Amino acid sequence: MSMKFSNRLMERLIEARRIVALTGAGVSAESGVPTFRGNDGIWSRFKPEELATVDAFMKNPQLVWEWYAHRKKIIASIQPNAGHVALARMEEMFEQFVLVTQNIDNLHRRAGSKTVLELHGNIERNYCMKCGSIFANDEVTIQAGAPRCEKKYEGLSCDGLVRPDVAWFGELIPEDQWKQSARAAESADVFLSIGTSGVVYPAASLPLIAKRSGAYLVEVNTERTALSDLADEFLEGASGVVLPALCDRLKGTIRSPGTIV
Ligand code: BV8
Ligand code: ZN
Repeated sequence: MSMKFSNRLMERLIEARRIVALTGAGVSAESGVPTFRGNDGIWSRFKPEELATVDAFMKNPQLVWEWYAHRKKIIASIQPNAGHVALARMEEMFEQFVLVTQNIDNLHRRAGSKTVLELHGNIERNYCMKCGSIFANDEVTIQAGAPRCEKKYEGLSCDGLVRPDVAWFGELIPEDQWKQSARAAESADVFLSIGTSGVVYPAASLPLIAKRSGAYLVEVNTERTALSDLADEFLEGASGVVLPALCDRLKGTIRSPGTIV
């Protein structure tokens, strides 16, 4: 089925020099990563807002670690989908293409995207809360109780609590990632909001910043969200279908980044 894109959208994309794409859990859904507000998996009885918080972690690090170990296992076993690949291809088509993701699954990088701003961290990285040492997943084992840091300082083991390097609710998101994202949104010609319900801030304010700064706002989602009425275009459908179709449609029109025919 070949998707129809409006002339207005194609004109905007063809004349665009700076594109920003904001992605949420919906982009990874077709890879088999459960979304947050969908009702899937054994963890649906907990709300992410209850588990992905510092309080939950300090109260019960073991439970929070079990949830992340479960998600790490899922993420290690899946592949980026056609939507991730299409976004990596789009990066080559424009003078400036900034990908901002709320996802922590690292699938954009694995699909080949080079400029990825990770607003909420990355599940493949962990760090010690005491000495700040960084650990990859294969350096962290969940034996009885949450993982402890074994770095030695003057012969003594640090023994600090190790946690996933992700932004929890109530925590500040990485400042440099946020600043770069907000700056990119302010100067975007076209802003794509893809596979996000737009309820988590400050990420959800990026499309608003872009729109206010004059960007053409496009939403790609399987259902309408709070953003849909504000968007200039609502492309209904799965990102794994819509994005490759948009890529194919663009391919014929753009010779190389920045020079439009
Ligand atoms: C902050 C990492 C400043 C962890 C995540 C009270 C106290 C403190 C803060 C707050 C508060 N009240 C509100 C806040 C702000 C809070 C917030 O926004 N809360 C919400 C719930 C109201 N934000 C924060 O706390 C942020 N920090 O504000 O710091 C501060 C500090 C102290 C005090 C005050 C302020 C930090 C937020 C970061 C949270 N961490 N993830 C982890 O992943 O384990 S957020 C989590 O939700 C994920 O990152 C996820 O990506 C994100 C957003 O969800 P979505 O990506 O949109 O996913 P969702 O399932 O919701 O939607 C999927 C969409 O895809 C749907 O629309 C669906 O239709 C669509 N879809 C499905 N399939 C497809 C599809 N679309 C296309 N194709 C498909 N195939
Ligand atoms: Zn340590």
